[in-house]
Amino acid sequence: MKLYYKPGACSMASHIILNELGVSFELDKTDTDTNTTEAGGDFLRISPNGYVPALVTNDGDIITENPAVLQYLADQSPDAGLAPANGTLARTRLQETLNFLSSELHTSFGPFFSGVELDDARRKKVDAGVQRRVTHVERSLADGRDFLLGDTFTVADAYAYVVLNWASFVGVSLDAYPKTQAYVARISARPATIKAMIAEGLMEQAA
Ligand SMILES: N[C@@H](CCC(=O)N[C@@H](CS)C(=O)NCC(=O)O)C(=O)O
Repeated sequence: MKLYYKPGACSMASHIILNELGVSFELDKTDTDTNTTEAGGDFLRISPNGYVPALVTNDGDIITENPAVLQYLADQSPDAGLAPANGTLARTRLQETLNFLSSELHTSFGPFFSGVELDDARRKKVDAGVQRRVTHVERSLADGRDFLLGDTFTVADAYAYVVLNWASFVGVSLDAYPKTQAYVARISARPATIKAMIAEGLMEQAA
């Protein structure tokens, strides 16, 4: 398999999951401004929408959109337990969560990465929009569970981790969300996460 990624972008969720699964894969770093890849490819021929992640399967099929890529990866190794079985209510809960992450939490950060300077009023509004979605994450963790769907790490946690990590990058405080902060710390300590962070150049290899 081959994952087209951008350092620290949402594609890192799939990168973490590939590491969790321990399968062999290649990475190709993508520049979504020029639509070129490190290996010399024309990214628009891979993903006409021009955004990561894009996953090329072992059969040469191309899958895009985080919820689809993440569920495809989990379904390749069902024994790893990174997604509940298809057709169960638990799987519907995973899909509900992935849709929330994609269309609500992820999207709420969009204006910070639009390349357009935010004035104070706009910034306040965007910040409040992010906080509203993080409140939902905090509520989901309120019963003391370790992960979004319960006591088991799933693909949704990799995605939530990557997006929540953007908060400190763009200067949105998570201080009001202690369970969410502890959740982010828990996922950041997983070997698969550390490996992805190092491979994407976001963390130094420990000496
Ligand atoms: N709907 C897409 C959104 C993916 C997305 O927003 N990717 C961002 C990185 S997090 C990207 O590649 N942006 C570059 C661009 O839009 O030019 C998905 O869920 O996969």
